[in-house]
Amino acid sequence: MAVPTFVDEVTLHISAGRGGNGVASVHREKFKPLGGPDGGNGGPGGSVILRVDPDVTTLIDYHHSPKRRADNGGHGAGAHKNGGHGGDLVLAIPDGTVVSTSDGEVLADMVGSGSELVIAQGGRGGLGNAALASAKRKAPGFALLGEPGDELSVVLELKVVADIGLVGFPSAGKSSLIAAISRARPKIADYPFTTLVPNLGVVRAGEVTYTVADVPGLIEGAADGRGLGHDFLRHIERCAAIVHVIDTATIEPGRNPLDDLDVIERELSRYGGLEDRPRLVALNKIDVPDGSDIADMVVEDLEARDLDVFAVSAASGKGLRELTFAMAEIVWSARRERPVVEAERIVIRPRSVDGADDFTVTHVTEQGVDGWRILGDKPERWVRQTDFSNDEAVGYLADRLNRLGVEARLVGLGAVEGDTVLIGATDNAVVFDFKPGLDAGAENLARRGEDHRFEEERPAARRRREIDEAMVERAENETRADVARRLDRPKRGPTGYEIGSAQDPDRVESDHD
Ligand SMILES: Nc1nc2c(ncn2[C@@H]2O[C@H](COP(=O)(O)OP(=O)(O)OP(=O)(O)O)[C@@H](O)[C@H]2O)c(=O)[nH]1
Ligand SMILES: [Mg+2]
Repeated sequence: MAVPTFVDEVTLHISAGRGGNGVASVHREKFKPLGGPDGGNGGPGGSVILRVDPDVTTLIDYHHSPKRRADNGGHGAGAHKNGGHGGDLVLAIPDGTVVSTSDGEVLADMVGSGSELVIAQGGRGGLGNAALASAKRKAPGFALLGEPGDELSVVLELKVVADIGLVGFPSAGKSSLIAAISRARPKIADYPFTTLVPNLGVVRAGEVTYTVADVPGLIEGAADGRGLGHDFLRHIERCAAIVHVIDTATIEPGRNPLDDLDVIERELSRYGGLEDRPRLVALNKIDVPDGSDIADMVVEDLEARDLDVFAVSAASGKGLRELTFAMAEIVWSARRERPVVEAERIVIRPRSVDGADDFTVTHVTEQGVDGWRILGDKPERWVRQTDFSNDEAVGYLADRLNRLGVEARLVGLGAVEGDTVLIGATDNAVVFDFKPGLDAGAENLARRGEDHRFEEERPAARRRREIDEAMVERAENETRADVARRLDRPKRGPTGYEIGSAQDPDRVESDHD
């Protein structure tokens, strides 16, 4: 018999949405050629959320299409229009799904209808030039790019959450029993391994409502991989009690209720971890005359083993009321000890708040690179936000890195001009040549989208070099300001500080994050 594989474990590849790009735009109006910057921000990308849905009972959908992606955020536009929020992607998963990384680290055990797990966060939208404008940088000719969303693979593993688990040989009548005591309609047939997917039924007995699950039939040697294997026992790990369903009417040679029970118990103990669960025994098929006789014969033996025994018939309904009330009693007392799990919302990898300012600089010599690697939440994020085809944007990045203290740290560690600087981890690092002294603010008299510091013979640099040279031979009490005046090419901020220097009252401190 071909046994189709039952999907209770899938690997899911998920990508959250990318943040939309900010836009650089300038307000235009008739007779007012140079309005202010009015480029809107990009919208954040959508996140991927796993949510427990009681109507979903298998992971089969994800087996068929394991790649899922949330929407990207919209790009900003002129006239201060911000991009739209990318729609979140909500994936419905069964109650009792365990979520782990591909390395096997458990991220969350999803129990309780409505519980949510934000498994991949959407990327932030990039700021438009309106938001980037400041007193010094009145009309930025650049905007920030949206950031990519999280991308990862996770393993979903279903462990059915049922109060009662039914175990037994194939065709003992486990599924028939669920059908008889609940509204579930599992597949029932007289060949072994009819059940390939655990079935779940909701039962109400008196005041107590509880769930009952069956698992595919077990046979001797299940732990060694015979039959469908005892992997399915993971589905009864969470049950408060185990009910042995025993076929009293089987005509298979060598089978009888007591031996059947022993075989199943042996498999349970080889699986392990289920010893403490209370047991009930349901002797099924007593509507068959031989079955009823055999049940009578073994009841005493079973009770002598301290087991609660119920002679039932899934076919006729005999004995089912007593059985369902006995199950309800166990469930009720188990619940008193362990309260029902409330729905909760878990967020994996929340954006770090503490330590966001931290970055590390290490000297690296690898793959022919001799340089410095910078790792840290902010530097790496800022690099992702930068449009490297726009010099002004690159200048802005340099300013942000300097304000964070990256340059100072590099110099302190002995980095010199021309050294290679890598920002980010090995596989997606951005490489720079280190140029100390690029600390004078991006807002220096450049055309939009340009930064003078990227021109070799830029006037400001030439001027500084001239002053530096003149300083060497300056008169005794001549200050740098005197030297500059002497060179007769004054280019100063209105109140005498150097543009972009620490005393500059207009110096931009905010990073807009
Ligand atoms: N006469 C009689 N037949 C029953 C009774 N319960 C189940 N059966 C029959 O036994 C056969 C197997 O029943 P299932 O409910 O599919 O058994 P199962 O334990 O779920 O079997 P697997 O899913 O294969 O492990 C079917 O033909 C049922 O009609 C009962 O109380 N009386
Ligand atoms: Mg079945």
